Amino acid sequence: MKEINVAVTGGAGQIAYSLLPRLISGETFGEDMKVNLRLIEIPQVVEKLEGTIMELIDCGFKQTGSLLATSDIKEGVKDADWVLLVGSIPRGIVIDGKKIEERSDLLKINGGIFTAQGAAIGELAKSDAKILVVGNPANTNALIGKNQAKNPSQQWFAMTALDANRAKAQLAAKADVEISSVTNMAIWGNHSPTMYPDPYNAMINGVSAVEVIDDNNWIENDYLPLVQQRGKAVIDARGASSAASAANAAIDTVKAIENPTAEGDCFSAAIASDGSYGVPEGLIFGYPLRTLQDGTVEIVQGLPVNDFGQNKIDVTTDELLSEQEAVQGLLS
Ligand code: NAX
Repeated sequence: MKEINVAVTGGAGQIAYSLLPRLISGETFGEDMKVNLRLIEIPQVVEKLEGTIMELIDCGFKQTGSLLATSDIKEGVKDADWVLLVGSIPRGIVIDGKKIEERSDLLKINGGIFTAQGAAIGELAKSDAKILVVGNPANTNALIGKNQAKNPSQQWFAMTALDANRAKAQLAAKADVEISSVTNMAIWGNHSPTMYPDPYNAMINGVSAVEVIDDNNWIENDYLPLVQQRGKAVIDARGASSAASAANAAIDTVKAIENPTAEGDCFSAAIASDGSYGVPEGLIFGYPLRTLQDGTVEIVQGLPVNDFGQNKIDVTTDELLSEQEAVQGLLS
């Protein structure tokens, strides 16, 4: 069997618990790929990973390679082909007696984590490593990590696939079709409530979702908040944030990047803007993407954006620019 090295931070968290078995089961990287997994946690938690590793062994997948638990990011990401940055400090945690509630504080605290992780990845992961940031604020964490990695041949992504899956589910339910009928789902901008889950370019059986649904009031006033606030709705109902669906979206993203995109479709993730669609260069921005036969990932060009969509894209761009401003000191 061929082998791949995969590093995952936040290995003892709830997303990881759903994610890890699927990384080593053959489902994500193929039946003929052995997966060497490196689980990275903060020192206070790293011992728990021994239990996780026991369970992974007990799954009995033939694709399972070596399993390592570490609190040393350098050891974890050395020679990694894939790095999934899932771990981050959640809102509401108390640090030095202060409850962290403000997004700007969260940005700075997590920014500090992603500077060290980015530098280690740039220095030690493979030169063609792919990095997917899941930990929030995902886009700006990826911006910090990529800047610190200073390794342009590595590719950084932030996860918006959960938003895309949520958006597809809402459109499919409204149109009363199978979810597989919904394609071309673009999530523009930030993985935050300002994201724009584009219903105009989304297709239902090859026809614009807006035309099929034929209810502009629902599209503009109900659908967007449903998707944008879905994460909060899950927290309210479950008492914990999305985990199984987030893990599933991470697997979807890895597979979408590893395999050519079906003709006429796209997938969603945030990558560094090259100026496409007027977005300032360098921002980690959610775009519709395609993976080509040779493995290159490109931004889908030439999609029509109407005034409604442009207005939403401007709002999410402004939010990302203000996040960038808040962490400016961590970018050089
Ligand atoms: P948990 O709190 O269950 O787990 C996070 C784990 O990360 C903890 O075990 C913690 O010890 C670890 N960790 C913290 N700092 C670390 C560091 N420096 N190195 C290694 N590990 C570290 O959170 P979970 O529910 O698993 O969510 C993880 C992250 O995903 C959160 O930031 C969450 O906001 C984010 N999400 C992102 C989504 C997306 O679509 N991009 C959706 C789901 C989720 O909300």
